[in-house]
Amino acid sequence: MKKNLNAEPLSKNNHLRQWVDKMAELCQPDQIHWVDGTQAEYDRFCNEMVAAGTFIRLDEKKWPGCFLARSDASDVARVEDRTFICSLAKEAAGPTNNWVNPAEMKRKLRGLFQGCMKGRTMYVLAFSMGPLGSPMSQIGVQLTDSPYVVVNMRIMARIGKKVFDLIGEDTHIVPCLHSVGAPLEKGQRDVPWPCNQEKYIVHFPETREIWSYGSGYGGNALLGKKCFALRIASTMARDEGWLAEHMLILGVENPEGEKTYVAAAFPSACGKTNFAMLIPPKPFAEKGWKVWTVGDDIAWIKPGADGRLHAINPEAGFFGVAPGTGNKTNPIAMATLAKNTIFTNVALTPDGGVWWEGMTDTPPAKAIDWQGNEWTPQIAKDKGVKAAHANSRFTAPASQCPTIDPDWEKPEGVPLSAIIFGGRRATTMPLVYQAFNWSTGVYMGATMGSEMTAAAAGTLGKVRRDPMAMLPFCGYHMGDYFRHWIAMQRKLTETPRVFHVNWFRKDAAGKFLWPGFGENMRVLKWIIDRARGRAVAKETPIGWTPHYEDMDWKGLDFSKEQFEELQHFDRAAWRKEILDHEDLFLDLHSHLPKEMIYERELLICRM
Ligand code: TSX
Ligand code: MN
Repeated sequence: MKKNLNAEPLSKNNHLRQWVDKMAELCQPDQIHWVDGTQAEYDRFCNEMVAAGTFIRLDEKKWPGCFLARSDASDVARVEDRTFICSLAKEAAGPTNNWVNPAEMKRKLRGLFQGCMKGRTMYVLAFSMGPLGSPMSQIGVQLTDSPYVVVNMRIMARIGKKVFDLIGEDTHIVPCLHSVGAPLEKGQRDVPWPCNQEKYIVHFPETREIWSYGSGYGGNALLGKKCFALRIASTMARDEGWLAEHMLILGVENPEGEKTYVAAAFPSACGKTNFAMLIPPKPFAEKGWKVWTVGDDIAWIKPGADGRLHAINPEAGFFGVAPGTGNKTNPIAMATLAKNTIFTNVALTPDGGVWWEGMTDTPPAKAIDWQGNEWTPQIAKDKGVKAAHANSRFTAPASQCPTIDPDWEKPEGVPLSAIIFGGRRATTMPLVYQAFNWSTGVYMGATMGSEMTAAAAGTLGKVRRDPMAMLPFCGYHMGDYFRHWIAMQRKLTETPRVFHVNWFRKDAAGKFLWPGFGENMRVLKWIIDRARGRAVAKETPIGWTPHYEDMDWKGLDFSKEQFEELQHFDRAAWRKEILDHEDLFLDLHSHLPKEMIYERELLICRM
């Protein structure tokens, strides 16, 4: 048996030590390792995973400190149908979450976890979501039998001894138990990616616990992210008067050095990470406009002493989708992931590098695909196989991001001037419009949606509603969640202004009307000018929209006619849109705040 250097507890907290003992008794690992979070420990785990075949070390010159992992082909994404919110009352979880009675679920889980870590090491991993010691941060301890999880968590959160040191006798911590569910019998050889076909991603919002079984992948296994920072934190936020949101945070600095922060929620496949790392067009950059990145996925937002909302990014890294990320679409992300990055399910190139669809225009002549098979552009053409899995990922430290905001770890967070909702819509939704006030803004977020891009049987082009992009991540009833959003106004003397954007409107011929990417800076500038009371707008039935003259067009050949088509308010399409809002609201009816009903009525009247 290998020598364990960290078998001694790194915490004196009795509660914590007793829980670790109890869980070790249940899971029966061969050894226990308290994760100190040092570079030396990280390097050792990476080396051990290289030896075990879980990791492939990339070329040290081209990809310093980088590794590639290939998951089991059945363990490649979050499993929403295996994700549960186990509140005492089914009603509290709401119709959009899977629910099982907590006692019954605990019984089931205890059975599954019984002896599940045999032949493995149980890592005791303390992590802080949010900057160390910030009043907005929260601490969790994840017990896991996956070293892959440990090294990914070291990039995605603040971990180790320095976090254990923050846990006093009375510190509330969120206990997170995780196992890949693949115990090893004596002498049994391990596989590169152990996991179990039976998966359970379980949240107990009342006792604030997370139990995850059977998966080693992303949001199923890195429990600080979706499980804690969104599902558990959203219920904490409701109880304590703040917001845990699926939002990026960015700061815009103007030539005078004034900085304005916004948070933005988009459903998947809208380029959220690209927006968080936006590069202003040349004429803007030359004048001194800068966009700073605070976070690309999650925002914890609290009322500050100044009566405004302040946001932190609870994460310390980016767990980004690789395909589509390249020097053309997001050079900032490419610079961020150039070193010390863990790649999962991308292709391996013969020179010890990685590749994925959309990284470069020309694919490599040959590669090893994400399943370990030989891949060439010809094979791709003939058999339609992708080099990288569509949900392949990079895990990269936020500190390596060239545009990381100098204030990104400020314990009090950054003040929010605007909240942006968005979606991928070929019709109906203009490029940008502003809600009349907070409650119309909440209605705007509650009814947002995206068109499906994957052609699953007859679903192409159908709008999927995803309120505030939180449908899979809210730890309680969505109707109560809207109510909480409405109620937040009463805690503030100044609410952020609320906007909706759509980069994806198309003309009759199916061509995108808006160039997007860096050009979105023009929209961002109008949003910021509106939020600061400096820009003019026109009132329409859906909200405030810019006149052509209200936006800065320098360096872009975009005519007034094009703009009017992009912003066109289509009354007939909107009548249909509002009818569609009913679908989601019907499900949530018994818990909807009356503001949602009234806002809808007013919107209908204005049509
Ligand atoms: O990320 C995107 N953004 C936001 C960038 C800050 N994407 C990629 C989405 C996939 C995840 C976009 N795609 C954006 C966008 O603003 N817009 C589009 C649509 C589009 C695609 C290609 C072109 C234009 C628009 N190409 C040319 O006009 C040449
Ligand atoms: Mn996300």
